[in-house]
Amino acid sequence: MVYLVGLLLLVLLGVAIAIAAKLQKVMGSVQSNTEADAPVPNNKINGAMWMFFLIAGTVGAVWSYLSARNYFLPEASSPHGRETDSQFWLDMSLLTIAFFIVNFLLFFFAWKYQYKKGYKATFYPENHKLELIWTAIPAVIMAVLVFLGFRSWTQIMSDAPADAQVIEIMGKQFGWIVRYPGIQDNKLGNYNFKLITSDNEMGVDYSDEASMDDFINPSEMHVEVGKPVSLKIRARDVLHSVFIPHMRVKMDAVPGMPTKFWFTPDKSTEQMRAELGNPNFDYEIACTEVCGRGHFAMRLRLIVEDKASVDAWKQQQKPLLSTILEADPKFISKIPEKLRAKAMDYAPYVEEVDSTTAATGSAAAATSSLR
Ligand SMILES: [Cu+2]
Repeated sequence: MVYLVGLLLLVLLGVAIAIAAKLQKVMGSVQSNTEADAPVPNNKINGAMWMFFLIAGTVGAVWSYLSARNYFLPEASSPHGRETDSQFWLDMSLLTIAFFIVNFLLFFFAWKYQYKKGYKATFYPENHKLELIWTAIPAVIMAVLVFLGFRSWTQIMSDAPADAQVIEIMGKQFGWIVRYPGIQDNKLGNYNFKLITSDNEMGVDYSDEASMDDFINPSEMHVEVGKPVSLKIRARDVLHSVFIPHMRVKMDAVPGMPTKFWFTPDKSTEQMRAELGNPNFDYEIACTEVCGRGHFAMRLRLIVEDKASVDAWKQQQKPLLSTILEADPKFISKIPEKLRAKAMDYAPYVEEVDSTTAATGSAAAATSSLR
């Protein structure tokens, strides 16, 4: 390996010497030549090539833009989505105009002012007025764009309105789990990653009364149309990223660092289906952080519907606590004594477990006989 590096160094040294020698030669010819004998082979062709590339490049740029139209983001279904879109297109329009002006001048001048016998370059060292104009105009435009962007950013990143529907979403290899505050208290309970088990995938903390009625759903998220949604985002193992293209929601899910994003879906799934003429349309939540082999499968349906439908759907959902207690009646012993009676309301099948004996070892024997 050392020899290889040494050999490489020698080769590179040789190349450097060769380049230096060539430079020397070029410098010598530049200094000695007068205009009369300056070599100008293919000058006209080179000049014409600039114009050719200008036209071909313009056609290519316009074509690539038009042909990629189908891959642009779909029409936004949230107010902040429409706002960021309009700002994106404002920025894009200004950039496109500047791009075409600058590139046109770059290529056109190279052709227009190509070497011709007898031409003499003008020495034009400074023009304060011109410099002021080309500095001030872009600076003002940039300042306005930054101000508009900053205003939208602070609005989008502000705290969710108090009446928002709070929903927790957790990424895991490979899927999303969605937790709802339940229908009793409409409050999400605490969680602790240390409590994660195969039954309690989100580590819901049942020493918090608000957790009791929480339910989870690993296949779809239902939200009310026109009402802000406050997403609380978590990851269980590696980095994931919540992406709801139609809502212009994109936020990383980071293990150990909860994130959040709020948005207002203002077009229901039904409305979108009618608008697009596609009865199978569904909003999609995807993962945009390559998180492992099953990353492609991290899809979740988002259903935006009216309040009555969301409420009806919630009524049908089974609290997570019921599922856990059904699978493992002994779990009741892990719930603080003062909450056990309440927890039993969620476990109709384990009603024989006495909440006073549950804390002792006999509870294990009593409940295991029920299984
Ligand atoms: Cu992923």
